[in-house]
Amino acid sequence: MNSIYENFTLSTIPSDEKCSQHRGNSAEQDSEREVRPPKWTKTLLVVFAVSLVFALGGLCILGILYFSLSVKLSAQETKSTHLGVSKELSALETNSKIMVKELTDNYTRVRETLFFYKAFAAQMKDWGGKLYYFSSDELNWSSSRAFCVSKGADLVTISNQSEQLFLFSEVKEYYWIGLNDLDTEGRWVWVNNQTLNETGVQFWHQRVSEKSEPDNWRGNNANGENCAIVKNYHNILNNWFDASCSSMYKFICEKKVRQ
Ligand SMILES: [Ca+2]
Ligand SMILES: [Ca+2]
Repeated sequence: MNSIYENFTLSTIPSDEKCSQHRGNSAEQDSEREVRPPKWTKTLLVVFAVSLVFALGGLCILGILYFSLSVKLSAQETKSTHLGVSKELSALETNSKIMVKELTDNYTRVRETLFFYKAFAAQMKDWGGKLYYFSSDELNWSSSRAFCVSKGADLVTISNQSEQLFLFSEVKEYYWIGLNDLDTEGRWVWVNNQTLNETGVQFWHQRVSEKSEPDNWRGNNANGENCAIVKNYHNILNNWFDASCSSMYKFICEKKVRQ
């Protein structure tokens, strides 16, 4: 019986319905085909996803490298700037020290000069950028020098013929000058440590029939004569004498006003 009904059912269904049913089934199958993505699409998506991950990772790494490089460059710039500033500060400090020393030296010189002026205004001569004090008291050579030094000066150094002529015009008696051979007999040195060869001039008294100066005469002192004096002698370029350093004479102090 069932087979009869089944046959009947099949036979009662119009052929168009059969076709439409057949088309309906086919459409469902097509719909299933459209809903399900093909296998290669999944693969493509996976590849795309992996690529995206790698790309993001690469971007992160590039970002980190860029940040690291920026920090490094910034540190180098800061270090470079710091070195530049340090050098400038060091140069400024050096210049400041030089300026302070120059100012201090100038102040000391002005102060000593003023002191010298006040002390010896009545007995002082100004010549060639120097001040000369002609003492009225008599002292031995060492005490004479100590007096000059205590006033910011020293015994006179005659370093050229013009200075010799100026002094000759001023001296009326015997005066100590800053020349001696105390350290080595016969090696005459000025108080500023210049030798006669270095100044290039010397005006020792010359004798025709007797020994010329310096003669290191020992008549008054067994140690001889180791300090020099200038005399108001008839020959203005021939008037230096060596004498016993313990003898008492007037003296000439010299003070540089300009450097
Ligand atoms: Ca001598
Ligand atoms: Ca002599």
